[in-house]
Amino acid sequence: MECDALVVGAGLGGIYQTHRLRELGLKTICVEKAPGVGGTWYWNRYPGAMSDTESYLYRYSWDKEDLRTYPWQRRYLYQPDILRYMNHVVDKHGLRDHFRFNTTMVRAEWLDRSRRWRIECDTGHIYTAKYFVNALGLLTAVNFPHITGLDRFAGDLIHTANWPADIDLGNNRVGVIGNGSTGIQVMTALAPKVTHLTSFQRNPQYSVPSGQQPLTKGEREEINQNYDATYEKVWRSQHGHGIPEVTTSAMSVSEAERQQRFQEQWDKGNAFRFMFSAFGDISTNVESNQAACKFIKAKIGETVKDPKKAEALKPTELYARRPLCDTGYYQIFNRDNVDIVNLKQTPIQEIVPEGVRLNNGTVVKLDTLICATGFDAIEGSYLRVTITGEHGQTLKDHWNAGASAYLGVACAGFPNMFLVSGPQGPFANFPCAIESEVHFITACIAKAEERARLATSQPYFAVASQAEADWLDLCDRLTEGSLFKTTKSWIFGQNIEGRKPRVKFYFSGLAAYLAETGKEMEAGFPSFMSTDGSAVVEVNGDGLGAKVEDSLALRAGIPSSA
Ligand code: NA7
Repeated sequence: MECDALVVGAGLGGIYQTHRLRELGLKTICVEKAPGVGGTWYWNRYPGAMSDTESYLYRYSWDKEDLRTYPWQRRYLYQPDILRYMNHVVDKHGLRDHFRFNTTMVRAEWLDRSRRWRIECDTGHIYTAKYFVNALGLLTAVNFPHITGLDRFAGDLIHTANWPADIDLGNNRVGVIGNGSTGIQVMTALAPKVTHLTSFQRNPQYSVPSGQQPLTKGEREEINQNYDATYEKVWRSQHGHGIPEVTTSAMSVSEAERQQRFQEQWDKGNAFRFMFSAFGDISTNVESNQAACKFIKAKIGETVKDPKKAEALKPTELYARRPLCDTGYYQIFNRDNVDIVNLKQTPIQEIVPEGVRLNNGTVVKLDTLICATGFDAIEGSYLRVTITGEHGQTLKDHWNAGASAYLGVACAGFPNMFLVSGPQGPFANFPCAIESEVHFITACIAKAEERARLATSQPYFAVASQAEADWLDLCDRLTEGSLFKTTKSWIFGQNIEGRKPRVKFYFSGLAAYLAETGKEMEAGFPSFMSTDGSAVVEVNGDGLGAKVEDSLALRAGIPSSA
């Protein structure tokens, strides 16, 4: 089947990309493994699944009318709310016909002679397309723990990212391995509902209150009145979370002021707020970080009545993972039906049919074992399919030393192919990061179309290897001094056994990313090769819109309204 553009994945990225390519007038098809749209939010439907970006910013910015009129009820969206919203967008914009559900892309190959991608799906469908955009999702490939005997468990074994639709855990003894964002959400939701809950924790994490609460009519009106100004600020911010991003060092103020500032953010709620709005150096200065650790540990001690449980819940590492917030997580450990096992003291020896055997001989008997053990983030989604670019090189080969992509979206040797939320994309509020990437990819495709028209040839748009290498190098350098490197989390890929850590994000954030992509667009895409293999430098940009100007202004530190 012939189309202009094939998009893979109908999550937030794939939906928006399909919309933008259709706007360009391209015949666009989007294939999706699931029976519906949603991506990560389709599969992660475990109890308590919630976005911890505030609702007013966990959506697309590009439909202004929808921003003001689409209803939501709470400060944060739960998974069903997000899925409903995504379906609403698809229907409102008449995109549904572009989707082919229950269709998994398994193989793709660049055909040099016709300058097309040949894309095979598990349904037997084969598509040929000029452009191939992968929006596979950064948190898609499930990470199951390697624990002896896991396959012998006699009860229900569930990964949170593949939650069965019809399961009732009411009378069950439930064990949860993993206590990241997902683990704390699912445990908080299940604790009051199940007979018994055991949390198996290898590294307890720091969590702060989310401040989840119903949204009042007045609050919504205020949000609506300020939406334009809010987004202006968001695009100019690092994290895109609508929070103050302060620069003050936690060590530059008195102990009393430090406590007061932490308390203020604790009371307001929100993980990113606590990490980035009290002080500006929590993630880079060990002393400041330790001050935050001390504050949160004191809160754990105050909240959890059983001193043994409280001790087991106190993290031993720095506060340097993706920050977490909750809706009463520490409080669940005050319930008699909730226990914690410190896996550093008593590791799991094996899983047995009736439960989990610890290395002290104790068997924790379970009816259900939940793995909230996360993802093989970003490249995991790509490593399970075969994508072959120029000269027979596969993406796996290209990423032999670790995954990389120029501006997070393009790989050398893979012409006309793009990734949404690929490696080294901006580390920021996800919908904003996605929009920025899709905006840039769309500009690339528009430029490729234009060049092809002028040259009366088939489009060929391929990033130069040097540009990809330089971007990776920049992303690497930006992590110097980051305390996030000290913890074994998915942010640097240290959660996957045997995987060499590699920088997975561009840590300068959203505004700087817009500036970088704006610079590339404005200069006429000098990092991308033309048909004859040489880089093309054009003086004028492609006129794709105000964001380029904004980006450049940002880069120079000039407000765009100036
Ligand atoms: P995360 O944040 O990667 O957390 C995974 C958790 O699973 C973490 O507590 C891990 O412990 C634990 N884990 C993984 N493997 C094991 C084994 N073998 N034994 C014991 N414990 C294990 O995944 P999430 O799904 O919570 O969140 C991912 C992102 O999704 C999140 O950051 C948001 O952006 C949304 P560890 O800490 O490695 O000791």
